[in-house]
Amino acid sequence: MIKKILVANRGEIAIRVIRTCREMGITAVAVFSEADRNSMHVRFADEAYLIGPASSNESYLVIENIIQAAKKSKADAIHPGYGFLSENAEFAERCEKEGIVFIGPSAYAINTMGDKITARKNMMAANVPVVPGTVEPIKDIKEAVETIKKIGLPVMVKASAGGGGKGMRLINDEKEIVAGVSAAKSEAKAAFGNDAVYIEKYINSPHHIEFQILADKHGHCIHLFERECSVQRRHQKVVEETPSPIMTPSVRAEMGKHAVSAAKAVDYSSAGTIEFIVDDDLNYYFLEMNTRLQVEHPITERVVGVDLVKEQIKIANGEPLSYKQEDLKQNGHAIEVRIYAEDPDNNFMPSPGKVKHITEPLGLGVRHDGYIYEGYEIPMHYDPMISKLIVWAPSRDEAIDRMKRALFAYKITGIKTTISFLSRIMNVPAFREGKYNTHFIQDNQKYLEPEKNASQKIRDVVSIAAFIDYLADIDSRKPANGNSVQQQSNWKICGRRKSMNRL
Ligand code: MV4
Repeated sequence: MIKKILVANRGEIAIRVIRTCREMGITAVAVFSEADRNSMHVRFADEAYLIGPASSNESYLVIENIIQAAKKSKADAIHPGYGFLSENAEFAERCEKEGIVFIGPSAYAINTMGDKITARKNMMAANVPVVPGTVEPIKDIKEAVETIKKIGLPVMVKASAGGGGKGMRLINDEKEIVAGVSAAKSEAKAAFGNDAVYIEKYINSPHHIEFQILADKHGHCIHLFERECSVQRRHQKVVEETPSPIMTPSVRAEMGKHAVSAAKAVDYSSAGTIEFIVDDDLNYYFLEMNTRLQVEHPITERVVGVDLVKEQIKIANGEPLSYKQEDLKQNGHAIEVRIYAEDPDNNFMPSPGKVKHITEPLGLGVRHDGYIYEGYEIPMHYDPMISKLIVWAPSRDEAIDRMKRALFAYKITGIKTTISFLSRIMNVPAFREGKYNTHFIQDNQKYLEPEKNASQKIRDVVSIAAFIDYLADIDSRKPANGNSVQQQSNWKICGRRKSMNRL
């Protein structure tokens, strides 16, 4: 039985994992770098161990240091969170060798899914639809040209060791083949030390829809429906929601079955995600599998009613799944937005620094997974994501209204954040209509760019008009006894309405 877990991560996800440990009566051990002495995850844990200097390459990514901390603390198990060592097969193997439970899938599953060509082969064998393209790595340019003739332009050249958009090239024209393939190869070599590439037919303007799965060590596997993650910026997800606005019950059931087959094909256990790209006609293709707990897991937790970290821990303990497929249903609608310490009005420039003030949104249907606090100095060494705001409501429309309300109530000063940008997204007509794909941000620039002076001018005029109205009205507000009445300024009322629903 797992009684003590070392959380090999930092920030909001370390805190998220520790919360479930507490509820399960499990002792939580934190690790931290020199830059994270004052980080919230350290304060949340029962014990904490220094694992090296600020740079993640010398701390959170050093297998040896994590293992030493686990041994010193006598932890039974390690939860890797996301990022860092979470999809490192060598780390999973090392834990096993040391007699420490790795809360995640086997090294075999991580390796097989981590190599995209091998993953595609396994998916084809399991009858999971993959994007039409090559089965084997591309040997040379001649083979690339022949393959592209067969599948037809445009195509994508992708690094087998890649994922998340790294080592990827779009080829639109025959003349681009030589340059595209060699660019993808050299980028892959530099980034992953492996220059194997493969070719896929290009799916134009796809949706990114992923299925959450859970599998135990007794051969049971279930899916927990989909997440729509098409709102992305430079391969970074910005907004996620479930259910997907484009999904139908029959396609959902089919894709869910394929997601389960995909996981079973690699003998998967723990929580995992099968990513699909989906075109406008709801044709869907396996893209890759993420063999970890994901950033956006809370929307699934909220709509399906399952604590995914708790299930991961129970699975790691050797327990069978707590749920059967037929027990699960989607209830209402959840949306998550990711808040970054970046300046959305200055090309998303990172904005590390000291948090002066933070007011977190609360209230019905709101969950906030964060880690910053007043006086905290956000280190520049790590991912700039500072928190996730998750809302739930019975319907999609209400969930959007609730997200707008929560974003409006969310105040952070001292650093720049993307909160205003996220509010703008909630006000884009195509988002409200649920008619968007992976080109959403590009296609809606005019709604998303920083506020224009023109709209600021209109706002000023409205404010002045409201003030004149207030002056004209002031006498009628005086009670009969002649005393003045404390009343909220129309300046404020006006200005506040405007910032929630942009002009
Ligand atoms: C594609 C594609 C179109 N056709 N593959 C981007 C990240 C990586 N996981 C795969 N990606 C894509 N692969 C084919 N055959 C379009 C993308 C893509 C994308 C996918 C999901 C979410 C956002 C995206 C943004 C640009 C391109």
